[in-house]
Amino acid sequence: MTTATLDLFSEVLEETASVNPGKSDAINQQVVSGINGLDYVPDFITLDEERKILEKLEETEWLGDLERRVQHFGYKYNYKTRRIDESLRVGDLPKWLIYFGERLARMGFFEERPDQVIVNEYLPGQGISAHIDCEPCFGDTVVSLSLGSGCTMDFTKANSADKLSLWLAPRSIVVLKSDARYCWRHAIPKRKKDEVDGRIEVRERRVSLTFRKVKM
Ligand SMILES: O=C(O)CCC(=O)C(=O)O
Repeated sequence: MTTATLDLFSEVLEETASVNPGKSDAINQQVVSGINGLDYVPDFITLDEERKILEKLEETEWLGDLERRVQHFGYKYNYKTRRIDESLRVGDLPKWLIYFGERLARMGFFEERPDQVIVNEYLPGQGISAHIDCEPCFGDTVVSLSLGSGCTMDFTKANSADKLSLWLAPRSIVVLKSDARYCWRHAIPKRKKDEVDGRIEVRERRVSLTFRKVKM
């Protein structure tokens, strides 16, 4: 990312800092029927913002300790113990991530600005197993922003045949609260193509940013 781009994010951050979190902007939000607490917002960011975020992420080291590459901001998450504590704090979020966290708070998705972001990189054929985000570690809202490629996210419930598949388009966010956060597991199937409304979507490199507020 160039200095000019960083300045752009910083300037916008200053502009938004005076806006109270919790005030909802007019947004093209879709309440996804079938699961309480599941929201989907297409075009949460612009094409230009997507490109700049992808550039910015190349300034940070990718960790290769999982099948897919990841980056952790704010706090490192321990996948083995499934815990977060103060010793795993890596510092404040960088300004450009605070900016997007602020945008999510302004839109009413977070009561408090998120302070932890995990970046996942999925190459075609990669995914993430069905899980519920750590309950003692994170607050009531989880938001995932898709960059690059889209993918299908599957929602399933333990001891139930219920299943919902949601297409996550590039630049969209999916918001998990209440039942979507605590009762349904979410997963990204490991495959190279998704079928969406009768058409085939071939996956390319997808990068997601998942925003959370750490609970101690
Ligand atoms: O890639 C995504 O959108 C979801 C990521 C996720 O579920 C996680 O990091 O726990």
